[in-house]
Amino acid sequence: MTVHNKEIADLFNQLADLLEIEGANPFRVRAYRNAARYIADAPHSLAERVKAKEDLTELPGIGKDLAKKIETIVTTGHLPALEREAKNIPHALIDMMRLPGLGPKRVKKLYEILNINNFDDLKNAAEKHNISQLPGFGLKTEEKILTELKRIKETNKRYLLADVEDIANELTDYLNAIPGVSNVTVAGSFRRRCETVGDLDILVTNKKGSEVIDAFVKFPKVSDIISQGSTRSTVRLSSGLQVDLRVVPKIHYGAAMHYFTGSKAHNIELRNRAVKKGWKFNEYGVYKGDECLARKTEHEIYHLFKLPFIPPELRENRGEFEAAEKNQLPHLIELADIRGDLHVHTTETDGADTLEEMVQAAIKLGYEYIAITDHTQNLKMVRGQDEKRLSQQIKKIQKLNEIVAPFRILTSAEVDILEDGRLDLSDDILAQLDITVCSIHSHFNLSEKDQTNRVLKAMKNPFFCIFGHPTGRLLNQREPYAIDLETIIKAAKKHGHYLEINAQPSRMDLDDQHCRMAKEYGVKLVISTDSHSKNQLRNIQFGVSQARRGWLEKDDVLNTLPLNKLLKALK
Ligand code: DGT
Ligand code: CA
Ligand code: CA
Ligand code: ZN
Repeated sequence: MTVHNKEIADLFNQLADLLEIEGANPFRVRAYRNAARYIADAPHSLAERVKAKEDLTELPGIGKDLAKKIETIVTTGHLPALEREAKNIPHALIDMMRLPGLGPKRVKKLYEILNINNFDDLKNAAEKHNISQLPGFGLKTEEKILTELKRIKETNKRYLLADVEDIANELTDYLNAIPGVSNVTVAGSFRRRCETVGDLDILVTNKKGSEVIDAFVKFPKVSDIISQGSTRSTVRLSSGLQVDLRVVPKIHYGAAMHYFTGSKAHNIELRNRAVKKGWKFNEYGVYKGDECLARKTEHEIYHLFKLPFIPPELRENRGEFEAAEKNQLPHLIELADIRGDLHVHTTETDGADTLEEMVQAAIKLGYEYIAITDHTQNLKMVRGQDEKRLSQQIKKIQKLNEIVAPFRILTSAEVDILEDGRLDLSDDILAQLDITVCSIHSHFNLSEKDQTNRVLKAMKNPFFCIFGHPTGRLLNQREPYAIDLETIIKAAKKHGHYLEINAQPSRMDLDDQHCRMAKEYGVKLVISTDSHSKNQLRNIQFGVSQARRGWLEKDDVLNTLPLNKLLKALK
């Protein structure tokens, strides 16, 4: 067992919290807090020092009592003083204490008088105005508690990758403009291109950390400074998004980047491998005793473990180590591999831009083709009219194709899969289309069996081509409908159909794991934007990220094919 500095610091901070609630001597509380701050930021491992039997009291702010406690933590993993205190005080009081307007004394009162020891009780009491009746509390405090509880609930939510992309770039530019700063990297789940992120983790190198931190907390969109140390800081932006910044020396950059890119599961696996070799591996480097074996670049670190560089999107400990050992990591698809978009809407239905505008935008992106997939079910027309409109669009596209050649507009539609599994267009008109995207837009509540059968039936239609947004989920808004995707994937294989990766940021549907499942069954995917305006065509990058997280290579994705091969594949 290696006890990290941060763990020691956490224990001291918790102890300080409890002592504060108990009303202990403020000097004692402050001593624990100062020690925690020093330990968390210390560049060397206290555990190592204890093992080397060094005298800890030589460190700033560490007296005899603290030195003894650190030794206990390092050797046993426990802090008995904390456990003694914790017996008397519910843990949630510590979180409550952090709410603005409440402090240790008030939290203690709420606990003793109203027996409040969790956020739910706190909310109830505030709503019932039980709190304002206590001496020393008022209506204002109650109001504040309620807004804070609401904010906490909101900030616990995860942010869509696309929604933090701009602010991440803005912060990167801002930090890069600070004199002496270099190597600004947004690490964490953002670098792994997860569909949602909890917070941003930014790394920079600079000789003097405090100068960067001072500038960082002055970033105009910062609404709260949560912590501000000499080499690290956490802030909350006005959007509610939290940002962690760490300043690391250049020589440790690779190790820090690896550590803070994660995922935690990936880190733990690599650390276990280090431990087996008798090495130590943390955010400062890989060490054999005092000798540093690797720290400067991630390549150097993987190389030390005899592994090729593992792309961030694969770092989830889902088999990437085994694949890397056998030199069988996928050659991941890239944005430049995409040759066209096969799911876009126009003003004909609910899009904001015309057919011509969408085509021009696609040409500008360097694409070879685009499929115009206006909805069938959105038209609110009776069936005959729907098909008449589509016939007219087909004629229009044929004419336009002569002008835009060699670019090619594919005739298509987003065909609704009806509740009984029929497609929403007659075979006559389906036969005239180059390609179809078939998807579910109603009756989300069917049982898994019925929903699966509905799609299986639709897939038997020879004009079925791509299964659009296969689970129907909307991130943060709507759960996926119940459907047996493995059965669907097998059927797609059997009939030669494709599954969509819908790159609309709130859909990102399929998810990474199911992309991988499709690949394993030999089913190809299509990365589409489902654009409702020309600007949204750029969302294709998020679909490519998702594909990469799903281990997909260029050949696993239909719309990497050049036009002639695509047309052949569609026959
Ligand atoms: P998020 O923010 O929830 O979207 O996900 P991450 O992966 O960005 O997680 P975060 O921000 O908590 O931490 C950033 C990275 O730091 C994480 O990916 C791996 C590393 N890390 C954090 N906590 C631990 C830990 O306890 N052990 C190890 N080995 N690594 C950790
Ligand atoms: Ca993060
Ligand atoms: Ca973080
Ligand atoms: Zn749709």
